[in-house]
Amino acid sequence: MISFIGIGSNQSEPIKQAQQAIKALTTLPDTTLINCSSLYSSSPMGPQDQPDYINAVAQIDTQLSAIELLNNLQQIELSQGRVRKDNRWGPRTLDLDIILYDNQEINNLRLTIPHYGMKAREFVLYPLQEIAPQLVLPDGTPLSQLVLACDKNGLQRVK
Ligand code: A4P
Ligand code: MG
Repeated sequence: MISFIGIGSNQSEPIKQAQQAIKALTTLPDTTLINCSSLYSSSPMGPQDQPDYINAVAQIDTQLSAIELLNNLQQIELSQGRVRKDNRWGPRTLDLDIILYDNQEINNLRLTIPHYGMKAREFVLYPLQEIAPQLVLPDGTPLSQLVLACDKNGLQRVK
């Protein structure tokens, strides 16, 4: 299955965290890393009293189920020092979100796919467009249409 993974970090050297996460994706079982966007800096969504984020999107080809993939991604988050806190949208060393999984729509206690925020987040849409400009969402919406409607909000390619 083709899947797109959102990478986000705003603590403990975010560029290094993102690069290390991309490396970690190459070690996932039954999975091949196909492509990865540039790294982008973005203003924090949510509480503003936190550092800017580094964001990127990676494309993988995986035989893992969506839940197995989530479990593996959460292991990577933990191994890079992620501490889950109650403060929603607060700072984090590493956040790995499943943006898309195949052409599937999944809604259960642990997973919402497509990711619930993807349609409105510049730090997801622009990196995704860089690596998959022709992409169409499971509901038929072309990615290009979402990008046109989404302000860049200061998003900048950094690496
Ligand atoms: N979960 C459900 N669907 C998914 C999915 N598609 N992928 C569940 C991954 N996880 C999914 O996630 C909480 C639970 O979401 C998981 O246990 C999983 O079962 P989490 O990573 O522990 O919590 P979180 O990431 O703090 O919560 P949330 O609401 O997912 O936060 P977001 O939406 O990821 O936002 N600003 C900028 N500029 N860039 C960012 O990357 N990120 C956030 C976090 C806030 N502000 C940001 C950024
Ligand atoms: Mg998350």
